[in-house]
Amino acid sequence: MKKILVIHGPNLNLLGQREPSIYGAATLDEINQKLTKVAQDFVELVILQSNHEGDIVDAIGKAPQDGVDAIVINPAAYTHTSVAIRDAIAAVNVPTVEVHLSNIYKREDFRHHSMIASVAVGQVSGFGLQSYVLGLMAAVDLAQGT
Ligand code: CA2
Repeated sequence: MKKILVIHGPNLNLLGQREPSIYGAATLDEINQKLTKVAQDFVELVILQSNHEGDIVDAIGKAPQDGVDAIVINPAAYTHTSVAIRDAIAAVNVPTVEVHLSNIYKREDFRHHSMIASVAVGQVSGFGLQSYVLGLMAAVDLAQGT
């Protein structure tokens, strides 16, 4: 069975508690439950949430040894700042899908640029929880090489 690594970046552990008008009412646990349900029978999911850039870089860097076939990542604030996460994705030969709950292009100017977009296969932005589901479906295709 193919393996997909889902990475949630900083502060996404706070989902459901604050700013529901921007990020929706679902908690991170609820998002993970939904993804687990969608994935079952198709792929194995490994899920990581971290507030630390280095942890995310490490997880991406060891993805090939861990047998990961595709990555779904919401880099959260690191989307706009992290050369380290960008370089980690570029360094590993693992197809990566970037997802965002909110539409980053409808928000403040500093959110309009993603460091990650140019090394991701594609990006899903603005569909709330559904961004993750759509991103996961794309990653399943990429993992299966279809
Ligand atoms: O829309 C997204 O998914 C973002 O990646 C979320 C990030 C933001 O910095 C990006 O520009 C877009 C923020 C995640 C923080 O999540 C919170 C959740 C609840 C309360 C406060 C922050």
